[in-house]
Amino acid sequence: MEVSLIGAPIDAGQRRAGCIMGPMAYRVAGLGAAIAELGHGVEDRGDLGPDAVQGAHCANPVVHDLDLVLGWTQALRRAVGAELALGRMPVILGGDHSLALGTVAGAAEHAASVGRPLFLLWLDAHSDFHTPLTTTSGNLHGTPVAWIAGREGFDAFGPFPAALPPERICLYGIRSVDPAEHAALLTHDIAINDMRVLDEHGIVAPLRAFLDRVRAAGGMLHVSLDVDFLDPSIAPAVGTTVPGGTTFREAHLVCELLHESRLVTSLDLVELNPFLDDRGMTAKLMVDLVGSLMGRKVFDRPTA
Ligand code: DIR
Ligand code: MN
Ligand code: MN
Ligand code: MN
Repeated sequence: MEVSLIGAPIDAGQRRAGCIMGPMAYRVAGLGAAIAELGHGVEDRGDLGPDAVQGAHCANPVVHDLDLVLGWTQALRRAVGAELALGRMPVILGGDHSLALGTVAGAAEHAASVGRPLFLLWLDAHSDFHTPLTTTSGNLHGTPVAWIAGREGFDAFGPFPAALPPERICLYGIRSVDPAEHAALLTHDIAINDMRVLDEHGIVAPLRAFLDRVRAAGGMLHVSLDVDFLDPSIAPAVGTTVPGGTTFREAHLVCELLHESRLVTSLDLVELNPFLDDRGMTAKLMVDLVGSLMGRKVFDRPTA
């Protein structure tokens, strides 16, 4: 695998300062070396900046930094599309989760251009299914899944560039859903694996079921990993911790299964806020998880 690291120091999608340091924390924690050690080629493309956008309007007065988020969306859409067109795997170092508006748009456009369906695995405590019109926080990091799934209310963004039907989206690990998101999710055919599902069926079976669908469809797979997917006790460096997250072992198992599937074609690492970290433990854990996703293991599994 040839991997391109893309720094996306965006923090405009939420209000707590610190996410802007995310890309540097991943570099300090040794992300590039951890991937290279596994035999992959790695290029660090450095940090991207937003396109200049001005004067965008949203009818919901609590929405903030719309211009900036739109500017990042355009820049990331191009960057991810360009890496995929080179046959490389883009790994985006966030930055808050609003960056996925751009990364998934770029991945979806690329997939459409090569005639393959794009699937989306959303590893998060939250469903991020608000539209700019329903958000009560005004934080656009809570909206990417809704734009991707084709919901209305994104006038400033325009239509999602390459339709990604809700059936191709899988939410995994969610345990914080706002009332407006909840109502909308009930009318969309998205695979919702909240923590109750994972407690009851285990961390493996629902993921295998989704990966089987991706494989059967000949799909590409974008994975968007929010730090708050993890339990706050092992991953404190995020502004929106929610108790009851995935454990160290569960998270590694998810990443190992993703590696074994060979389906992952692009990856976001989002919401790391190094200012809230405890001696780099969250950044280091995220790097280790990427290691598992890129093929690190103790022993090979017997193959069937
Ligand atoms: C919340 C938080 N649902 C909002 N969203 C977060 O602001 O809309 N997503 N933190 O990861
Ligand atoms: Mn999120
Ligand atoms: Mn989250
Ligand atoms: Mn928020």
